[in-house]
Amino acid sequence: MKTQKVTTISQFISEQQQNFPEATGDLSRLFLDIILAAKIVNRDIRRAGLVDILGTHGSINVQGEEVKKLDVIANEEFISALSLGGDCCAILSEENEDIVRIKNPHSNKSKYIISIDPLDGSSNIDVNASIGTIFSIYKRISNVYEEVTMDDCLQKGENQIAAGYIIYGSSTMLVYTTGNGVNGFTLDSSIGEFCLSHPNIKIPETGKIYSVNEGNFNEFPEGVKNYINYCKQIDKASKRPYSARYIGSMIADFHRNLLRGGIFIYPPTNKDPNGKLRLMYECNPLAFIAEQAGGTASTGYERILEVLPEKLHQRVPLFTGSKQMVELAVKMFQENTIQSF
Ligand code: P6P
Repeated sequence: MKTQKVTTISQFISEQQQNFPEATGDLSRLFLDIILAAKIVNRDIRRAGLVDILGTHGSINVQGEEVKKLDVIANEEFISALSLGGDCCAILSEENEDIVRIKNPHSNKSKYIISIDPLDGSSNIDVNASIGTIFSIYKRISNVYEEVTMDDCLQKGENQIAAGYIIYGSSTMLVYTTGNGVNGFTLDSSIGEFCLSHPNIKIPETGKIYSVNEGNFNEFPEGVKNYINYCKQIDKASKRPYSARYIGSMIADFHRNLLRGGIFIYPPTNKDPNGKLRLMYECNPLAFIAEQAGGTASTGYERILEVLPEKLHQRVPLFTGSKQMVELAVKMFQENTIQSF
């Protein structure tokens, strides 16, 4: 029987590293730290219903939202794996108000900074819907051994060395880019390895899915309302009406649209003129992946990757997905909106 070649993520990373003779192996080791934490978080999520780790942790995070126990656990597990691995010098996490500076001799000489949302979509934990981890990797600007600065953490998305996400869904997948395309790996629990399952992911130029929380429709700018109404019009030539798909967990919506084509929108609203999503650990990493897969990502005013960050937990509006869909949505948005931020 012909055995199919299985490429584990470790083999893939090692093969990729061969293309860079000057590589020291630090980035590869950092990826292995992330992968270890992802396997641990996956284990905890898969048994969440059996062990008392569901439900509200009781504390309130820096976003002013109730923190679920798994949020706290996931954050602790990623920080622990990254700290013990010693391959990054600081972490910017959704769950921590300030920069987490890693204090160990090995980390002080590391050149990498991680920006992470340890468990996005946490409101879906208790109802067994897909959730995810989102991360970015940057090179520090300051010199190694020096104290990590705010400027090290507040870099434009176009400075990302790598970005990725783990989606804990019907299967657990890790999707990432280092700027040379996007590849997806599915966790084979029988061997405890992420295996290459989606090589060289490309998002279709257009699609038939739009993802937005229409419950906020009356809060949206006119241009966004016009685009949503465009998606609903009957027009066979352009395969409209499109299908509305919105699960309330961005990773799940983003991943589906990445594979099938579609657009995800979290627009400005009257209540939140900068939208809800965080630039540094939600929008930037997904924008890098979207662009590397042939798609696009915009705030509605500018390319996400060109936004100059001012605050660690800064929010920006997000239009991302299939290039043609995002370009039309942004055009309609701009035709009816005066920049409010
Ligand atoms: P709303 C989850 O809290 C999240 O950050 C994203 O994963 C998700 O797309 C969005 O918020 C949902 O927000 O306002 O539509 O419930």
